[in-house]
Parts: sequence; C-alpha cells; structure tokens
Amino acid sequence: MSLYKILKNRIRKSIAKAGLVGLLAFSGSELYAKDIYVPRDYATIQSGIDASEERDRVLVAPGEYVINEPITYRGKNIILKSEEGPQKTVINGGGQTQIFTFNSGESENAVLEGFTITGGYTDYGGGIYCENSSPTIRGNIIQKNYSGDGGGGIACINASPLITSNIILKNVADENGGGIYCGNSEAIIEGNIIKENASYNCCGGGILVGGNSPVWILKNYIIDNWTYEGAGGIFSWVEIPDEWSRALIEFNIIARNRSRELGCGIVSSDKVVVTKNTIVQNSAGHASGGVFGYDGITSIVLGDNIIYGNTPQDIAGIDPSQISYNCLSQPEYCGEKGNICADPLFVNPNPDSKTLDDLLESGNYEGAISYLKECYSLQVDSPCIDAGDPNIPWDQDEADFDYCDGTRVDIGAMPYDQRRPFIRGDANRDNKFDLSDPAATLLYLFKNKKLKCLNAADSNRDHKIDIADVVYSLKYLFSGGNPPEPPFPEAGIYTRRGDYGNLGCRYE
Ligand SMILES: [Ca+2]
Ligand SMILES: [Ca+2]
Ligand SMILES: [Ca+2]
Repeated sequence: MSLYKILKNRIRKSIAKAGLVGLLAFSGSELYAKDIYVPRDYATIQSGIDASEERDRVLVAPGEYVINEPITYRGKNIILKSEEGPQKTVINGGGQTQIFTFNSGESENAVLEGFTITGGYTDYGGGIYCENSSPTIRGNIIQKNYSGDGGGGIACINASPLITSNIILKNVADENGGGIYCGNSEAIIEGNIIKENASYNCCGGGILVGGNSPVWILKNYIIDNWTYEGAGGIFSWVEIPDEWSRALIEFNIIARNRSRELGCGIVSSDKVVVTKNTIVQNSAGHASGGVFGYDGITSIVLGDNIIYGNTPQDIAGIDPSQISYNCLSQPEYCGEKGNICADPLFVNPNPDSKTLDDLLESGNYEGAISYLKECYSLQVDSPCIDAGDPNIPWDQDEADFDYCDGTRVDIGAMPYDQRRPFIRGDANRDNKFDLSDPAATLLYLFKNKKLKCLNAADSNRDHKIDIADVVYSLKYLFSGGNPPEPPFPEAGIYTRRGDYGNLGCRYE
C-alpha cells in the first residue's frame, strides 16, 4: 500500500473516531423538539438559548444584535439559526468581546447557522471559540473579528468542530491563524471561502494547525490571506515529528496568499498529505511560495496538485521522492515521477477581485463559489486532464471526485467533466444496445465481472441491478427498441454521491 494511502486512511480513521465522518452529508435530517423565536419569545439570543432544551431550535429574526459578553450554548445540543440568513442577521461584539463560546461538551448536533458574526475581540477565537466540544458551524459570514493569540475568526483547542460552508473574511490575529486556529483538534474544515485574513507576526494567514491535530481541510477557497512569516494560506506545525496523524489537505484552491518572509501557500513541519489542490500565484519573501517543508523535515506527500506560478518558486524543503503527478512551473521536477511542467490552462487564471468582492459583500456564497470554480476550471486542452496518478486506488466517489466520469484522475482541485450521455440498457458502454448488454449484466450478477456503466445497466431504473434488468432489457431487444427513459427517481442506492442521470455513468 502506498504511503499516501496509509496516511490518508490513518487520518480518516482518526477523524472517524471523533465522530465527524458522515457529518458532511448531515443536513435537512435533523430532528428537533420545539421552536423558540428571538426576539418574539425571548428578547436576547442568550435568553432564548437559556430557555431551550436539548434538540430545540432557536430561530432569530433579522436585525443586528449587539452583545457585551460571549453567547454560550451551555452544553445544549440545539440549533441556533437565523430566520432569513446571514445578510440580514448580524451579531456584533462591538470590538469588546468574543461572540460565541462552545466549551461545555456540545456535540455535532449543536448547530450555529446563518449569521454574520463580527466585531469579536479576545485572545483566542475572536469570533468563535471551541474547547472540549464539537459543534457544527455552517453557513455563516465570519468577518472582521480579532484575536491576540490565535484564530481571529475561529479558534479550536481540544475540540472537533465541523466548520463548513462559511465565508471567513478579513479576520485578524496578532499571531497564529488569522482565519482559523486549531490546536490539538480534530476538525473538518470543508467548503469555506477563507479570504483576506491576516496573521500579523506568524503564522498561517488563513489557517494554522498546531499540536496533535488530524485536521481534514477539503474543498476550501483560501485566497488573499497574509502573514508576516510562515504561510499566508495554511501553516501546519507539530512538536512531535514522529507522529503520523496530521492534516489531510485536498481539493482546495489556495491562491494569491502572501508571506513577507518564508513559505506561503502551505508551510509544514509536519507529516501532511497534500493532494488534488490547486495552489497558484502565492508569494513569499523567500523559500517557497507554493509549498514549503519547514526545517528540512521532508514529510509532505504531494500528489495530483497544480502548484503553478508561485514565487519565488513552487516547492522547497520537500523530499523529491514524495512529489509525484503534479503540474508545476519549477523545472527541476519536470518529467520525473509523473510531474509535468506546463501551463494548466485555467479558464480564467486571474479571477477579477471586484467581481469576487461584490459577491462576497452581498453574502452570495454560492455565487462566489461558482465564480471561483469556473475561473480555476480546466480548458478542454489542459495538460492536467487525465494526467493524475493512475496508481492511487481512489474510492469510487473520489475518482474525478464530483463527476466520476470514468476517466483517469485529473491533476488539480477542479476536474474536467467528461461525462457523456449514455443509452439506457447499454451496460457495457459501447454505445450500442444489443444482446451483449444483458449478457454483461448476467456476468456481473453471477460471475463477479465488472460493469462499465451501472446507471445504464439499471435498465428498469429502480436503482438496483438484478435479474429484472436482464428481463427488462431482453423484452425491448426482442421488440426492436431501447428501454424507455423512466422518470428520474429521487435518490440512488448504489451511488454515494447521487445518480448521474442521463449525463453520466457510474462505473464499476
Ligand atoms: Ca479525468
Ligand atoms: Ca452495449
Ligand atoms: Ca434495476
């Protein structure tokens, strides 16, 4: 088994132990007891929470709520949510206090959703502080908060939060994680826009991961963050260099971060896996602008990334044997171990700052994400398409991640979608519907042979592949037609990321 796979499994197991795996799909299914309305039932958010019981929802009407001490859930697993979204519902600390404190064993069922959280001020976690707790923090705008020691936006210490789908903007720490600080924590940081945060002295303008922290950082947009020294983007630091339980950094866009001194996109003294990211246009005063292994500890596994156009160079301080299947602008790795040196041909390598600022200023998370996705997507003739590591045994839902188009994995965070329409019943995916198709299904059912296209093989469209599909296909073969296209069903059982409909194929 490759080192990559071993480490990845280990990090995932560690996160699974913390109960976080599966949370990413956690939405819309929460059961709650009763609703409490602020300010209709209780004048303040804290008094609403105090009156709530486990599993209640506390729903907050639009308005600005100025607080002078931190709001705390007091260990209750409740949902605190704005009624009309973060644009209209602001919690402001007035530069006097931390905004939220989770320190009483709250679980992932303690949800904080849909607020603008601003004006927070303290030593750790200006906006939100988590200790001995694992809350779910999602869909908020966390902006312009300040901390002295770590985590201008959010700080986690001995905590396992899920931080997902937030805009984390313009927060400041004097040191250690302008956006997010994680110390001895097992957080999942997923799908956030982390932009223009700063850590003034050192380190991690966007995110700092320190101590024993197996943190999973995936699908974030980490852009325009700044620090004086040590990673404008992500800084990972550990005191016990022999442990293998560190950050897994995948599918992120890490762009235009700056560090006045060394390192910039990612800096690590740690054993981390950095895979399928797009790391571009980051700049550092010296050492590497892209990914930098601190102190010459060569423990970063780099694979399937675009690390391109960083200054003064893309990579430094990393064991060359761990650098494979990346797209780089740094000639010394070209042609070795699957690395290529070529322009990745983004649709737009220079996203327009004003367009992005306007989207973020109006709180348009979805719009900002789709703009960034589009910019950093690959053009049709990009050399990164189908150039990733063919030997990595990707789980099926990871192969070209969102698309699962059945092709070899691409390099970078944004795969190129090569799905093509399929013919219902064409189980062997040769674009003909004939007797070889029910035969292929029979071999799949009784001889463990692989199928080329599960969606097409499910000819009666009931999300099961069984003998009924063979019978259904034969019926149409002998009547000289194709199985008709039944209505699109709601959910699939054999696809973990949903059915691909008429567009895509689910491959075995
Ligand atoms: Ca591909
Ligand atoms: Ca066929
Ligand atoms: Ca079926």
